[in-house]
Amino acid sequence: MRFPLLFVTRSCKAVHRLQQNPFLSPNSAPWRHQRIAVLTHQCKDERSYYITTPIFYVNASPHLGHLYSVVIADCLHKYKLLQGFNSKFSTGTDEHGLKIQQAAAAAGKDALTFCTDVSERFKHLFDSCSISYTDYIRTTEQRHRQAVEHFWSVLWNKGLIYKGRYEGWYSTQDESFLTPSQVGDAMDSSGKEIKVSLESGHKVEWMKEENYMFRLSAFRSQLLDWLRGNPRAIQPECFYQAVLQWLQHDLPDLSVSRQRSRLQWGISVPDDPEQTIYVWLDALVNYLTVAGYPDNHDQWWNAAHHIVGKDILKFHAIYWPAFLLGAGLPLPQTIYVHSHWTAGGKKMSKSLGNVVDPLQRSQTFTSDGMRYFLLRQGVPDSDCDYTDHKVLKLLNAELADSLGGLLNRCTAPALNPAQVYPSFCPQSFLREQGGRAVVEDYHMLDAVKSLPAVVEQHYESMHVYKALEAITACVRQTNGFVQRHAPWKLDLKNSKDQQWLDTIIHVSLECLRIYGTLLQPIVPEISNKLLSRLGVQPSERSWAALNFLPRHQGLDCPFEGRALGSNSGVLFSRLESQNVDKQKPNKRQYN
Ligand code: ME8
Repeated sequence: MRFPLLFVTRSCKAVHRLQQNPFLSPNSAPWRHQRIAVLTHQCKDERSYYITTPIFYVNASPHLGHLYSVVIADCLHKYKLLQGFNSKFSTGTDEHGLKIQQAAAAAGKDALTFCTDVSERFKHLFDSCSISYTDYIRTTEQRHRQAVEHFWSVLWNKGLIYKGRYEGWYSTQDESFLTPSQVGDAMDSSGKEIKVSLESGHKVEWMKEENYMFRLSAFRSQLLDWLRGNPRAIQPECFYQAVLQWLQHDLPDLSVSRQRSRLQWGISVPDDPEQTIYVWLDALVNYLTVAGYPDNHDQWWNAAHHIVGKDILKFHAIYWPAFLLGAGLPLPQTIYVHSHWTAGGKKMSKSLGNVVDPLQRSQTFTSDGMRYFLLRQGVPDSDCDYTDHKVLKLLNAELADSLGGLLNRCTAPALNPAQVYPSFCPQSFLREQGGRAVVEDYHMLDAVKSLPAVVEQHYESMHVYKALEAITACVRQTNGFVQRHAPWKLDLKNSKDQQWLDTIIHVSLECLRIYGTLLQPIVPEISNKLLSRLGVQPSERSWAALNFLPRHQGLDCPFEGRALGSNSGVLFSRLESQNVDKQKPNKRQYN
């Protein structure tokens, strides 16, 4: 029997939760399984989620800003997996273009060898930082070349590309064309007058050549319609407004190729070996390549979400949607934009030489430590300045002292000699029956109960720092709860005191279970350690298992009476400032 489509679509989320909920016995309603099997099959596409990062230029090694974009995407990917989505997460490297061609030549290496070396450094960093990408794309791969050639041919066949003559400013560092109003005067290091991009500060040059042009100007009103109809398409709001503002002006057609004589390192224009496809068109198509374009992309291409830094907003919010509209493909669901990490007040960038080496920092502060810092301190709407001191202070306060201290207290043999998840006594939380809980304790229970919904809302809008603020506030409240009732002062020969002690520990462990589960997308290793110590099995760590303190609602708690997991040491070791390598931002160029 098939179920009506309406019922199927509306029920997907609920059914999924049902499947994952460890509080429901699998034997309680055998008839359900048949129905679930049908529904799961039918709602497969609805639960697909596809998250991407920018693909990074390989002209130099990765820095902290690159890791930041990737950690945000990884967090959203892990969160969606916990919610039971079928999530795809791609990152990788952008390997064509003049900038790479020049960097390889300067390093005296053949271009592909050079690209492979640097691409491996990015990959190594991501692997060292628990990044669970499902696809690592390099634009020099054959599958990508095929996707780009196909995409070009579609635009060409629709008459959206024509042969023309481009004359104007070009920045090789940004691989970007600029209008005269986007260019200003500056001096280079030798005092020579030069022209620079007002936005990036990078040098621009006058370029005059025959190439292919894309009819970008034809898409202005469609882009405006898309944005007005989808006010959440670009987040946060300030960047959405910025794009609307840009679209108030005319859009010139865009040059989408370079003469082969100037740019050899790239994909040739189909049927015209004298021209190389513009590196941004080539690069943007990577999102389609990973989705399976041109033959097999439907499942993922309807569920695409891009994470980008604000420096490349124009390419993702104007050029990319215009290309997609031209090719007759759906537009991305969301473009999440984040601001920049600065060092000494200046944007951290390879060309300024003020980059912080993320691999080295993740060795000093641990990979989870760096992930936590970047996501807790990074605010998408505004730039943030990096210092080692800030990292040390934050991690010691929130991971070592607050979260680690709480776990330590509740699992220490002095308070928990049996090393179990002790029993909850419902009367302790019933005032009319002489319960010992006080008003602040009820506030804490309410806060922790609503925490998953709060965190979900912030994860969904990429305000991860707000999710972490909310979790930290709850951890503080739980520490306050333990401190207030000072269980170490109770008389354990008195059965009432023993019951109250067990209840205090039970409630605190329940809080820790919720924090550990919610923190998995942020600090996977610490969460795993925490949940394992509590005896929470891997199958009990999904979003559907976030049923806080079921005993307080008169339900069974599967953990009550269960042995704790073995003690594998402190959750997060305090960092000592003398041990933290106070390296200056890295001035070395890597190639
Ligand atoms: O633009 N703070 O590559 P790219 C935060 N290949 N994030 C930063 C950052 C900083 N200081 N510096 C860089 C390119 N990023 C193109 C992208 S996508 C189809 C092609 C991050 O190596 C941020 O995400 O210059 C920024 O947008 C990206 O790295 C630029 O990396």
